[in-house]
This record gives sequence, structure tokens and C-alpha cells, in this order.
Amino acid sequence: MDKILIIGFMFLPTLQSLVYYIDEESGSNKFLGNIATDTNLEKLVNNSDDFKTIQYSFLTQGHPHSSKFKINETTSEIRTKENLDRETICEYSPSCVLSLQVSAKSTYGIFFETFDISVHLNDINDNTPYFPSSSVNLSVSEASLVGTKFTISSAIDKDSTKLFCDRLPDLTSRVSI
Ligand SMILES: [Ca+2]
Ligand SMILES: [Ca+2]
Repeated sequence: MDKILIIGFMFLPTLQSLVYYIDEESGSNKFLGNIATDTNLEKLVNNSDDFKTIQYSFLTQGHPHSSKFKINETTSEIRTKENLDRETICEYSPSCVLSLQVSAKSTYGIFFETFDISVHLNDINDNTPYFPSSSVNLSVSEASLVGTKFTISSAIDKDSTKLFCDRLPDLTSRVSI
């Protein structure tokens, strides 16, 4: 009796990566990108009927920041759903990259693809540095030499280190003895 060999094929979707940059505090409905255009997806699908029926959606599992964005399920356009404040989302972190994942699924054929998206949230200088206390008491010996330096607590700046204020105005006139 002849044996029948059955070979199973599994079509694993290839994962493509996209990187977008957006300034924080840009407000809601800010355009981020268009998946189909930015990946030249129509060429990848290779079937115009298939391409026209593709529906796009976020894969939210493991990507909690998806809730901050919205995607048009037919045009694949991604926009912000809310104002993005870098200091809230990535407090005291030098960089702020939000990861998203989008699926593109044809309802006509068998096309299915996923896209990894990295959204770099650019910092803007929207915070004023401040000292933890409005006044500082220092005990200074009368024997201190002219030019002696005293250390006080650093100012706090919620913006990233590249936007830190590293030189403060001369505070001499505000010193009282
Ligand atoms: Ca901010
Ligand atoms: Ca900022």
C-alpha cells in the first residue's frame, strides 16, 4: 500500500519595522504616519483586490501605549488620540520610545502582515527648572576665605538631560546675611 505523505505549510507573517518621530505636547489627532504608504504595501500584497480589502488594527497585547493612538482601519493612517506629555510617560528618562504593533489583514485573500512600530517622543523644553526649597540656610564660618564655595541642592528639571539648564544666573544679589 502506497504511503501518502502530507506536508503542512504554515505561512508565518514577516514582521516589518517602522520608526516615527513626534514632538511631545503636539496635541491630539496629530498625524504620525500611514502604514500602507510608508511600507509601499500595495507592492508587497501584489494583488490590488486583496490590497483594497486590507483592514488595519493595533495588536494591543504587550503594547500598552496603543491606547494613546488611533488607526484608521481602512487607510492605515495613525494619529495621536491624546496629547502626549513626555514627562508623564517617560519621567526622568533620557529617551522615550513607545512601541506599537499593527496588523494588516485582507478580508478578500489570505494576506496577513504585522508591523513593529517605534514612536520616538521628542522632548521639548517645556518645564522650568526649580529648586526643591525656596530658601537655603548655610552655616558659614567667619574664618572662611574669600572665594570659598558652598554646595546647595541642585535644581530640578523635568525635561531630559539634553535640555537641562546647566548654568544658573548669578544669585549673589539674592544672598542675604
Ligand atoms: Ca511635557
Ligand atoms: Ca519636555
